[in-house]
Order: sequence, then structure tokens, then C-alpha cells
Amino acid sequence: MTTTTTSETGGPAGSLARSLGLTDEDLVAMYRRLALARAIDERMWVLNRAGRVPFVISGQGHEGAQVGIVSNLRPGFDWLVPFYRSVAGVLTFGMSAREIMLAQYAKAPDPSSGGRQMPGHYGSAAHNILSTSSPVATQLLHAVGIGLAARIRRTGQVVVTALGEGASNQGDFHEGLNFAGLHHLPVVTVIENNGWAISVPAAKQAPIVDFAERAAGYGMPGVVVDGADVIGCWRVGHEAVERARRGEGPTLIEAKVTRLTAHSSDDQQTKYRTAEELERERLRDPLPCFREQLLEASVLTPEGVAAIATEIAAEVNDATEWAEQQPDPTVASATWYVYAEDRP
Ligand SMILES: Cc1ncc(C[n+]2csc(CCOP(=O)(O)OP(=O)(O)O)c2C)c(N)n1
Repeated sequence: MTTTTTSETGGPAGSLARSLGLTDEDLVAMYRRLALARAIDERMWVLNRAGRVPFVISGQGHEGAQVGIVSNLRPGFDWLVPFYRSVAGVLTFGMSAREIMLAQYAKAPDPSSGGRQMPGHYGSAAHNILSTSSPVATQLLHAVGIGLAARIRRTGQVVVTALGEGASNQGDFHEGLNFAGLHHLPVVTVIENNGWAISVPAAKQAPIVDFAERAAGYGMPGVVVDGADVIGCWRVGHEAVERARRGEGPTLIEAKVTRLTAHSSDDQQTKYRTAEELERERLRDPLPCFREQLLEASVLTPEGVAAIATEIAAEVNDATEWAEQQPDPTVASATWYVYAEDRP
């Protein structure tokens, strides 16, 4: 098994997408999801700074990889095991702006946990999105377990899971990939490599540059893709998901993304990232990159971009106001599911 590197950036997006079987409507829908994820994320920061929500951990810079790859799953049939930056991923897989805001406000109707999980740990039983645990990389084992169940039951379901490059140094990642490779499980693992694990740069995390190389140790293909290249991400996601669906086994994808914000609302990244780096990283923002590609290919017009922005602003306002009005969890619900005898 070899590690391959792929990038579609710079190609004429319209004809390339058509050659891949993507319609203009598909591309516009993907752009809308990217833009919606960004707008929700930006709103979270405003709410945090205004003292309305306790904590933000951002997906800004990761959205292109998430939308491109997750668009290949069948919502309501396949499974998504996300991580805390997966705002665009869970939106692509069926969660709504309102549901995301419920989690931010920790409200009782929050589908992730009824307000008991840490914000950013998205989940929805209705959408086959597993709410994950805070220790990083533990979600790999859950994803592999779901993949094993799908294989035993012969359902044809595929699981996509995601984590950061820092988390890929945890034992759970290696145990999970080994088991998935050994049993040819339908699991696509996406390392969203943003170059940092909080304040630790990737070069101080592991003795390799491309984390996808690790796939070779587990008998599966490893693919590196530019996370600012949405169509390229869609293509590698498509190949990996279809391979899993055919029963040919797992794939490891490494999307080189950028972290456009601090690690979280409790971090000050100017303590360890230079102004030059932060400026340079803006060039790798998938949202303007994709918008420019679609404008150049006449898939979108400036008026179309503006109309989408207006719709999204209304959707984010609605989600914020609606979520804020929902009831808080009851005190009695705090220990639900902690003790066997204390369940509703
Ligand atoms: C097992 C474990 N160790 C430490 C932490 C604290 N922690 C939370 S996020 C994080 C950084 C993870 O970096 P990376 O996997 O590269 O993802 P990123 O946040 O950069 O997207 C750390 C160390 C944790 N949640 N779990």
C-alpha cells in the first residue's frame, strides 16, 4: 500500500467536477454548507465573548475537508464519528444550525446530550452521529466497532471518523487502525492536520511530515489531500467511501488544513504563532478558495454568493434566537446515564 498525494487546486472547477459526476447544484450545495458552517462558527465566538455561551472550539479552516469528504456518505444510513472541530461535517450529515446552537447553549433539547456534554461534542442519534468522549482519539475505537457491526450484519454502511494529527499519536488511533486494516472494515479515518496540537507544532509531535504514511503499517491506502481544495477532498473521500462500500476495507486520509482561530476560546495563539504565520494561513482558507473556483467556473455568480450569504445570516440568527429560548436541563438530569438506576 502506498501513500499518494493529490491536489486539484488551479484546475477549471466546473469541468473537473463534471468529470467526477458532480453537478453545479452539488457544488453550490457544498459551498452553502461551507459558508453556513463558517457563519455558525463565527457566531459562536461572538456569543462566547458576549458571555452567552461558555466555550468554543472552532472548525474554521477545516470546513473544506469535512464538506468534501462527508458529502460522499448517505445521510441517515451511514455513520459519522466526528471530533470537536466537525461543525461542517455534522451539518453536511444532517444536523441543523438550530441543533448546533442547542449544544452551544447546553439546552435540554440538545440532541448531542441534553446539555450534559461539553460544547463541541456533537452527536445525534437521529442522524447516526456518535457523540464522542473528550479524551482525543477514543472515537477511533467506537468508529471501528461500528464498522465491525456493519460488516457482521452485512448492511453496506460506511463509517467516517475524524481527528487531529496530534490525536493520531494516541494508542487508540493505532489500535483502531490496526483492527480496521486486519478485518477490512468499512471505516474511513480522516486526520485533519492543521499543524498544531494546541501550542505544539506538528514537527514536535511526530518524526514524519505526512501522517498518512502511517496507513502502510496497517495495510490500507494512505492519501494526502489539500484541505483547501474542496473538490479534491470530495474525490479522495469518494474513492475511500466507495472502496469501503465494496467491502475492500479502510482508508486513511490526511487533509492538510489550517486552524484559522486559536485552539479554543480558552487559548491565546499569539503567544506561540507569529503574525506572519497567521497572515499566511489566511491564504489557505477553504471558503474563499472554493468561492473563487466556483465564480471562475461560472458555477456561482456574485449575486448568487450574496443571496446565499443573506439566507445564511437569517438561518444563523434564527438558530441563535430559537436556541436561547429553549429550556435549560433540569438539575435532576445532571446524573442521567451516569448510574444505571438513574435513567429517565
Ligand atoms: C487524551 C487527551 N490528552 C489531552 C487532551 C487535551 N487536548 C484537547 S485537544 C488537544 C490537542 C489535539 O490536537 P490535534 O489532535 O492536532 O487536534 P486539533 O485540536 O489541532 O484540531 C489536547 C492535547 C485530551 N482532550 N485528551
